[in-house]
Amino acid sequence: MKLALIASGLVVALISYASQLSAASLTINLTNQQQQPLADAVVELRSLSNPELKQQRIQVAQQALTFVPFVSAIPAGSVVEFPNLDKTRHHVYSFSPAKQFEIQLYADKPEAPITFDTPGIVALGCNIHDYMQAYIYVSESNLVAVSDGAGQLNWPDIAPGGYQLYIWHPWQLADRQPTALDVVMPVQTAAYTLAVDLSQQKPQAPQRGFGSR
Ligand SMILES: [Cu+2]
Repeated sequence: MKLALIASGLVVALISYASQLSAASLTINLTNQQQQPLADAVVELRSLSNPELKQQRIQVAQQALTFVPFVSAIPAGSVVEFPNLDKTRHHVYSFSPAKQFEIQLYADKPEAPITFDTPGIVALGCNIHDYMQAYIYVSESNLVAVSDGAGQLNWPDIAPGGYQLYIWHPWQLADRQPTALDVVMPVQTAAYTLAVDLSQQKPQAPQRGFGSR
């Protein structure tokens, strides 16, 4: 009872402290079920205040017969360019409900970037190279990022307060329920684990040269 009182007092103290904070740095560390760093995971933070979405412009290149990067994340309304850095031609498409499109066989940069208006997961493919795969996570929030090779991502300057935290990975074994996260400290870290299919590997061009281009 006493402990609970102390704990609730601490939460009240933290929340009043948070209301005085103007900005916070949040670092998130992600691991798989074997406690190894989880790269290419998307984390989205949604808040009730719902700030207006800021359009971003990013690139998903085709380079050495793969999509680069493998996983991207953008707020809804953002645009994506698909430059082809290979000498061969690619034919990029998506059948995903969040965005269906195709860019017919092209070399160099296609003329117009594609706008992604609907939140959801967009799986990319190439009609010429079946092994080419990539994902674009279209978010409802401006606060969305992809974990690096160390399984880490950081927002250096976010508003303190309460968030719902969503994690997604292309190889996840199950959908994950959102987690409540209160950002109350000027510098805060959090760690989460997501179970993924460990047999999967990032798509790569086949080693054989002949016929693969
Ligand atoms: Cu291709």
